[in-house]
Amino acid sequence: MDTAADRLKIAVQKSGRLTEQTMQLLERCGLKIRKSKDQLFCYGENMPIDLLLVRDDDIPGLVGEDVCDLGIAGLNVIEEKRLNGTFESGQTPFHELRQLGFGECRLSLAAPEAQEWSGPQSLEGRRIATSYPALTRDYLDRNGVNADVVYFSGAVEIAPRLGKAEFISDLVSTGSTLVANQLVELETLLDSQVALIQTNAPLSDAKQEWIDRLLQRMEGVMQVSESKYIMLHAPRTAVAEITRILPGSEAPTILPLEGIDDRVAVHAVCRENVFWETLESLKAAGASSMLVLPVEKMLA
Ligand code: PRT
Ligand code: ZN
Repeated sequence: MDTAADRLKIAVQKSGRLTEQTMQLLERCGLKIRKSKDQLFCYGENMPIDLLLVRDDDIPGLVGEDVCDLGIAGLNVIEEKRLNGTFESGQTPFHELRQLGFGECRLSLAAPEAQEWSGPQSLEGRRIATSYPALTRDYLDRNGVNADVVYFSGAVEIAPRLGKAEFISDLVSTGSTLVANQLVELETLLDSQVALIQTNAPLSDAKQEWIDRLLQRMEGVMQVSESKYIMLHAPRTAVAEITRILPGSEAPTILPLEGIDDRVAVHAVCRENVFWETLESLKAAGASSMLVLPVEKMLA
């Protein structure tokens, strides 16, 4: 298969916070790409996969309207589009395949320090500035509160100072933007990270097979990003204790050491990062000659 119609099309952010990690993830899944002259398109050289480079807000729509088969975007953008319900069929025409573990942030309600707050009912009759009106209205509906949602396309955090709203609902990651604007975070409306979505339209078997392969590779990439291979020497009697200390390891391999009877070599894959503190605990338990190596690929 390699006619244009048979190539998987993935909508990704053209230039922004998600771009670098999205491209890195796809590269680590083995995709080699060539950019088109107009920089709107990336052609997959070694897999039948092409990337459409767009604004993140357009990604769920492009997948929903079947222009692209897959899309990679933040749940904030995906859920906003889903709740908006602007699709012709009245149903969400895409579904989430998996969350990708980067681009973490939260949509939070915030207000100036002096604003009275004793729970969602404090919003009754007030104005909330946001770039996410559908998610914000959904929160109000779920809490049975009536409030005005004022749309801001950016710089939401200055709305209270402009006298345009008493509250805001905006994305927060470190919280420093809120602090800089003397705003207090009150409640989380949505926990977000980047997710992979697929159109609900039926795809050819060949395309579906590539999606399955891509997903399996993403699984592997995500597992290894935190995983480490650790090798150490330990007293035979301390193997149980050492296995217990190793973070997220399953059945380690125990090997004899030539000419030494009371010590063995322990090799294990740890599914979590191995910090200095862990090595110090292992040493205290009798381990020596410790080596921690990155894992490049993993396939279950
Ligand atoms: O041009 P395009 O439309 O594609 O990009 P964009 O400018 O709309 O989006 P971009 O690149 O800024 O963000 C893309 C996605 O990154 C968002 O949709 C989220 O899924 C995710 N993300 C993760 C964030 C943040 N963290 C984040 N902190 N998006 C925005 N912010 C902003 C937030 O709006 C606020 O202004 O950063 C500020 C708060 O950050 P802290 O660290 O001060 O709390
Ligand atoms: Zn955007």
